[in-house]
Amino acid sequence: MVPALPRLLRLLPALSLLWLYATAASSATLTMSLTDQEGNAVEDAVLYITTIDGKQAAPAPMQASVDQVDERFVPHVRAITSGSSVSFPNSDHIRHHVYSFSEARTFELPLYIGIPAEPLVFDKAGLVTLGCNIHDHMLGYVLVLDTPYFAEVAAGSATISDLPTGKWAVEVWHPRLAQETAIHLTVDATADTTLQQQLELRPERMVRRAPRRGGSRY
Ligand SMILES: [Cu+2]
Repeated sequence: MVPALPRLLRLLPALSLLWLYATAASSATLTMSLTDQEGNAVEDAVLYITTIDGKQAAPAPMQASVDQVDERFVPHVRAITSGSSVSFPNSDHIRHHVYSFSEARTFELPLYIGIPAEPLVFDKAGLVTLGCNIHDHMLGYVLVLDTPYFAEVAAGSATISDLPTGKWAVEVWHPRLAQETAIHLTVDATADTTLQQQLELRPERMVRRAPRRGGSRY
C-alpha cells in the first residue's frame, strides 16, 4: 500500500506538464504567404503585428547587420526592433560611404572597407532609407519597429511564432507598395493562423551599375 502523500508528490510533475500544455495552447503562429499582382512570390517585405487586443508589447533590442555585397545592401530590407544595434560590414573590395537622411535615423559612415568599429543604434521607430555616396544605385531599407512580433518575408512566406492569441493588428510593408504605406489587416486569432495576401507592387526601378573606370578604386 503506497501512502497518500508520496503518491501526490509523484503526481506533481504530471500536473505541471498539464499546466505547460495549457499555456502553450494560448499561443499561436501566424504564417503568411505573399504574392504580387502577377502571382510571383514576394521578396523584401516585412510582416509585423503592431498590437494584440489593442495592447502593444515592448520590443527587446537585438543585434543585426546590413552587409554590402556587389554594390548592393544585403538584405535589401532589414527589419529590427527599436533600440537595436546594426553593423554595416562592407564585403566588397571597394569602399562604400553609407548614409541615411531619414528622420528616424540620420547618419553617415564615411568611406570604409571592412567592418566599421561601432554598430549604430536605431532607437526610433520608422523607416530608414540607406544610400551610398559613391554608388547612387545602392538603395536599402531598415524598418525600425515598436513590436517584438515581426518577420522578414523571403520567397513569398513569413512566419511569426509564439504569439498570444487575440485580436491581431497585422501590417505588411514593402518598399514598392503601389498605394498605401502598409497593408493593414485585423485577425481574431484563437489558434494558428494562415493568411494569403496579394500585394500590388510598383515596377522595380532599373538598377544601373555605375560605370567602372579602370584603376578607380573607391
Ligand atoms: Cu558604395
